[in-house]
Amino acid sequence: MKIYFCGSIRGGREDADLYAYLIWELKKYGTVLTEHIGNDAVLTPEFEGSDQNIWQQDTGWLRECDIVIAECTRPSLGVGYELAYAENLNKPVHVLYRGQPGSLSAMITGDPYFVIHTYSDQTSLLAILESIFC
Ligand code: 6K6
Repeated sequence: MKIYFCGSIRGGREDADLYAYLIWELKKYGTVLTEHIGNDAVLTPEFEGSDQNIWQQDTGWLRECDIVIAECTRPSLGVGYELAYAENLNKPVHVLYRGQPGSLSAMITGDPYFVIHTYSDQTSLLAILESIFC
C-alpha cells in the first residue's frame, strides 16, 4: 500500500509535529511516499529543490499512490491542489480535520468525492486510521 500524505508546508508549519506523528502511524499500514512532510527541516536550504522538481516529484507520487490522506486543519494551497489532482486520478482521498465546524473550505466539504473525518484528539485519530485501512 503506497500512501500519499498531505500536510501544509508553505501554508504554515504549526502542525508539523502532528504530521510526523500521523506519518509514524501511517507507516503501520504501508509505505508513506511523502515522509518529508513531518520533517521540521523541510523549509531549510538543504531541502531546497526547484519548485518545478517538487511539482514533478509530487504529481508522480500522486499517480503512483494507492490512497491519499490529507491533514487539512492548517489551510494550504498546495494541499488543496493535491486533493483535486488526486480526485482527477480517481485515487481514494481521506481528509482529516480538527477545526471548528464550518471553517474547512466549502470546496472540500462540498465535494462528495472526499471522505472527511473530523476528530478532536490523537486517540480518535488512531481509530479513524484503523477505520480507513482495516
Ligand atoms: C524546500 C524549500 C521549500 O520547500 C521545500 C520542499 N518543498 C516541498 N517538498 C515536497 N512537497 C511539497 C513541498 N512544498 C509543497 N509540497 C507539497 O504540497 C506537499 O506534498 C504538501 O502536501 C503540500 C504543501 O503545500 P504548501 O502550499 O503548504 O507548501
